[in-house]
Amino acid sequence: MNETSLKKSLSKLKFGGLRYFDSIGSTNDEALAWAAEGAADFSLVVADEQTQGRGRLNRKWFTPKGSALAFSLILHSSEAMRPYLSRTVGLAALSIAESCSKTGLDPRIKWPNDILIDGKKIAGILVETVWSGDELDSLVIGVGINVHRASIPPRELLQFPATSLEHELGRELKREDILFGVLDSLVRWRERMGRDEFIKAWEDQLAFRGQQVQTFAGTDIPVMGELLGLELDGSLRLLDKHRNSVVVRFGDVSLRPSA
Ligand code: BT5
Repeated sequence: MNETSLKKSLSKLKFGGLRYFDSIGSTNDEALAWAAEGAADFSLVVADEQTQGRGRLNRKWFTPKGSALAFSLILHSSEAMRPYLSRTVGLAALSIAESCSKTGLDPRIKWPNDILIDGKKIAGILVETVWSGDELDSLVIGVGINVHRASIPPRELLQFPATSLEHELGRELKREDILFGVLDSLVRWRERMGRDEFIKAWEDQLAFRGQQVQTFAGTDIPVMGELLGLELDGSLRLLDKHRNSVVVRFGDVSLRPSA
């Protein structure tokens, strides 16, 4: 992947701007700075390698050179999107899942921000925001997708098993084609963010639906229950052992199947 091949593959999409880097600290840091300087809606930062890739709570995200997709998309919070901003992570998750499905794989969304294939993590999402005073100005959707086999981090560095698209498919892929698929899907889902079909499609792709799970949100005490689905704001709905409905809101939540 290089700037020329990238621009060629993405030529059908209308970007506010496009910045490509052979190597960068974090595409989200670049996009946050660009958004603060007034980047146009639908501006994209892509890198072939990240040396300081970030997950949530400043956890490390691995993007070795030449092997993965690492990009950050800047969206302005339009009038139409504003009531549904809590669905933004779903917008990214659905778009990644849909484009992976098109390659013949069966992805699942591990709420809130991971994409799994066969129970292993293939992609992670980090949504961050830029404010003008107390008005939300822009959203930065950071996405890392393991495409080639060399993108899979060593097992000992992970809390959750990981895989790559090529490993799961058993054939070669072009990163530019996957990126086009994700962004093309995102453009379409963005228009439908406020609709019920959006929540339904997101819910249909959830991992562990109907199964017992535990979620951890900053304390050692997990919230446990059967994973039922989503609230309209994208929060997770569980059914606890007393048959009470429990809502788990966004934040730093980790979800695991119960042993
Ligand atoms: C995430 O965080 O999964 C969000 C990752 C977002 C990365 C993108 S890349 C482009 C943009 N620029 C950035 O700097 N970030 C975004 P979280 O749920 O906190 O998961 C982080 C955990 O995933 C780490 O602690 C590792 O255990 C694991 N991990 C790191 N790299 C991985 C990889 N390549 N594949 C699978 N798991 C990985």
